[in-house]
Amino acid sequence: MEKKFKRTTVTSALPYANGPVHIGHLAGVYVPADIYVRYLRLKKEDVLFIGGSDEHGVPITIRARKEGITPQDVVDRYHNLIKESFKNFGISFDVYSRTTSETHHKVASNFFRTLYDKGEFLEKSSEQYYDEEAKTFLADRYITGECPHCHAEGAYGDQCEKCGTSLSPTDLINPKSAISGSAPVMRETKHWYLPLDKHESWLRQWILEDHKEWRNNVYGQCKSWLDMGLQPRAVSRDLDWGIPVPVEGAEGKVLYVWFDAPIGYISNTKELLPDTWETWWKDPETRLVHFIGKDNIVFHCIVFPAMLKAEGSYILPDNVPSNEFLNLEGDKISTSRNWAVWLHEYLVDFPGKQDVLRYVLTANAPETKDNDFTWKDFQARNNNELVAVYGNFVNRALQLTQKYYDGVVPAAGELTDYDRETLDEFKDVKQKVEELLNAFKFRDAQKEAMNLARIGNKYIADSEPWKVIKTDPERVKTIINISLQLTANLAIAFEPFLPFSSERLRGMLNMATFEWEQLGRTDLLTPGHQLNKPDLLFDKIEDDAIEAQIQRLADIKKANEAAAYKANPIKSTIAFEDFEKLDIRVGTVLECCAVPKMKKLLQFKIADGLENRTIVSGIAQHYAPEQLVGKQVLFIANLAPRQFKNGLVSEGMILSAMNVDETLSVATVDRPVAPGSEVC
Ligand code: B3M
Ligand code: ZN
Repeated sequence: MEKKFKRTTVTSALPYANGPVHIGHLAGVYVPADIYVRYLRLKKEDVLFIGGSDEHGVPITIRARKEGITPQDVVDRYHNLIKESFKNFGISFDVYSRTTSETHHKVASNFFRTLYDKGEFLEKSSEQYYDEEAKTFLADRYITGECPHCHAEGAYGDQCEKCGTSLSPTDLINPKSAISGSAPVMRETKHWYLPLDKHESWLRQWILEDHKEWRNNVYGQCKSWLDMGLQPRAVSRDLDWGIPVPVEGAEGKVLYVWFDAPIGYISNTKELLPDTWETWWKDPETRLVHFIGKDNIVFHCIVFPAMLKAEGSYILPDNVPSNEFLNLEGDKISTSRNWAVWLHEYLVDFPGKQDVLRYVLTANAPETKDNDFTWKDFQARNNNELVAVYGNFVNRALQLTQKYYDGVVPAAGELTDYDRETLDEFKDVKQKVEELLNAFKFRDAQKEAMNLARIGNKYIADSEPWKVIKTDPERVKTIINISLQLTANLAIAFEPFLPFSSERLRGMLNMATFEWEQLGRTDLLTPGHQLNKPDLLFDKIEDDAIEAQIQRLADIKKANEAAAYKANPIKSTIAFEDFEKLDIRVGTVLECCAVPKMKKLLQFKIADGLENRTIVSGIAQHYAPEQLVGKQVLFIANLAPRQFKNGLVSEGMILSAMNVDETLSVATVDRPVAPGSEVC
């Protein structure tokens, strides 16, 4: 049974202000949320789109400590960058605020206090690690030690990044405080817990029975949490960054970031609409929809609803369309490994191409399973779909109108059967797109919109107005009129998906606005209406732009491998006299050539300040001979001569460094020196 709602409150996860945003954020949450909101607005529905930055939590304090700045500095930097990126990509929030705002501190604090006063929390003491030197309790991330599973050093109190195992701080072998480096001690501390176990039965009914329509991934995750049995969850932490727990005797304690962050949706609404915000959160005729990524499901489907229910005056979410993850060129996107396409960087490399990224991310949206973003696919979708289908059709229709009618919309004459067939075909697009959007199937909805352009392309190609103009100019008026109506329909259908392109297209059509209701109609442009000069809607992305992106990622991968590389253990110690026995010198390469039949070897003639010498070195796979001529290299001058199978004798050894990937790099001197100089 469809419930009739009067308005929709749409929230999108509040990204941590701990780094810039990347394509994974956009694909997972913000583009689908924005499509949905733009669609509802076009339908003239009442909708509010809430966003903001999540500015509390331990990782922000860790970054601040690492950079020697305050947590406030960190969040100021990233909040502004993130806000700017969203604006640039057309994510049309009604409000984008932050959890360090005064309003939020008040709202979250009051929310906690209400639950506290109603007796909705459990108070419990437990033993936790305490750093006696820094005089502070330690968050899980602030404790490092040896992993009990893989025995790697440097595992965190919540997870070992080497083997991926989830840990508790007490699992670590030889735990150390990341703040002072000292060994932490156990100390008793009191916290407040939300007794989720008490909420389990209504949650079971509400999700598993009343919301079977939720996406499979969401429903499935909720079911497995519920089947495992819910446990009380601590909603406070011992930390000095966050919203103080508004209870006497709670000094040094703040609200757990996952307690305050979802309340941020409410605070941000209140900041925007100080007088009417409650309508958007408490009226049963309001529909609440949360757009999130899959790692946030439990918080939005179980914890936050339990908080809202415990408070008592709020509505619960009607749907939580959560996406799976987007990978990048086959690997998990990672901020710490810089394995991402950052939105602010994308715009530098592809200025004005916001819609191309929006299109590709929706075409490839990880709605039902993890998906992969590749630069080749990005290029192909731009060139073969946006340019060759949508752009091409629109361009043909508009150019022909200019050419034959000076940009004035011609009146259609009598329709042929083929015209009617075409019009019928695109008339049910509206219904299809609507059904799909209502079901949060953005990927398929966009495909349907693209189908309109395919229909148009086929129509114009089959109708051949450029030929017919010579034999039956009246007929061409009908063909062009129909093509222009299709073009106007495309501007509407793509408006939620590609808002920048639709705006440009409306400009070319000289139409200020369209409404969703007009989709499917064939009288959008009246005969005699003057169009503006057309311009290309999309342009081709060339190979070199794509190669540059692929190269950038390859460089990052290399840098990551090098950073993860662990050098060989140091050999046993030698006496100074032993070192002195080595005679290392600098020589200038006079000649260098390949050695017949010995693929790995290069033969050198080295100026050594005496009589010159021949050295043979196994570096042919790493250098072309001419690259080395003239170089000053280090060589061991007193190594016993060595004879090769072919009779060649090497009088010494050239020193090279072996890189992580086993490539060799010849050791040289920083400034030119006389051949034969001794290395000491
Ligand atoms: N900041 C986690 C995330 O960015 C968290 C979301 C909060 S939504 C209330 O994945
Ligand atoms: Zn491990």
